[in-house]
Amino acid sequence: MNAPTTGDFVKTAGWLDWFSGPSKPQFKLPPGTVDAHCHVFGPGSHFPYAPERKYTPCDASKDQLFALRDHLGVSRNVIVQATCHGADNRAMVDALLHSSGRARGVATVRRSIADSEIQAMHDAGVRGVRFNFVKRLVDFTPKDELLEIAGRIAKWNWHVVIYFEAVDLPELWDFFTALPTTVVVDHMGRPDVRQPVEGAQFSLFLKLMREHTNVWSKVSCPERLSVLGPPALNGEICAYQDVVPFALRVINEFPDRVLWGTDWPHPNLKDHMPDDGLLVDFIPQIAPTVELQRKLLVDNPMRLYWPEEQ
Ligand code: 0GY
Repeated sequence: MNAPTTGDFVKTAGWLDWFSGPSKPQFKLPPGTVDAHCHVFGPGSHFPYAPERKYTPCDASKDQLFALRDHLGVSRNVIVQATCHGADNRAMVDALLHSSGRARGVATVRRSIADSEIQAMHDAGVRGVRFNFVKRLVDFTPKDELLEIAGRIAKWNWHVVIYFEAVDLPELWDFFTALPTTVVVDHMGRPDVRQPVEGAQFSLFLKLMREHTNVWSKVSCPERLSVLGPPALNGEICAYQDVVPFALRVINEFPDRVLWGTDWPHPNLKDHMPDDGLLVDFIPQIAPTVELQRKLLVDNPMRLYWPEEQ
């Protein structure tokens, strides 16, 4: 895989570049596996980063993403608009258009978007919008604007992806439960994995999924949620062990509403950059049976993103 470059922009100080030598996973992904959460960054020389961005990444192009896809044994990607591109979806849409139909997208849009622009993105493969409530990533958008957008995109049968910190769920509950579409939660609502699975914080997230059958969850980002981190060099403990009980719990209780993704190129990690091969090898710990793996990796993402092929 080609090494990351900086392009024409100056990266945020301390930025960790994606890992250019991922291992070949030992776990063999089922045919048709979808990486349902990944991004493209730039390249900044072609697709400039947005003026309102909160970070400047290293470039992570569509070709580099597709090379990783093939290396890992993944069949398809869902490319989520990254906040460093704001509501300028050109880099993501360009990747979809060059994927030979093997990628779908999730966009960021403002209320000023025209129906013709939504239609053009739909034709390119966009199937959802992302509402981001993580304060270090985006400026505040009024809820009435988001509800208006959700109402409009519902006509294309798109869904809403929501990204938030677990501590903010109580305050956001009424808004989330009022959304008229399928709702996909990023990274299990970012639980604090030092708290118990049965504790108040994660119980509220499980309640959201239990009481609202339109809510799905990505069981992604163990590397982002883990406090223990990847294994020691002697490899005696498995990677991201402290995240396992949380993901296992969600997959076991809601096997038909879970998605998996790499989160490549892993924006804003501070202490280590994961080996994407290791992230694939993490999967059997959280989805221990062949049936759960098939639902998580193939059936569920295909139902949401390629229903016409079901
Ligand atoms: C993720 C997580 C992060 C960033 C973004 O769009 C983004 O900038 O999603 C993060 O910094 O937690 O899902 O990639």
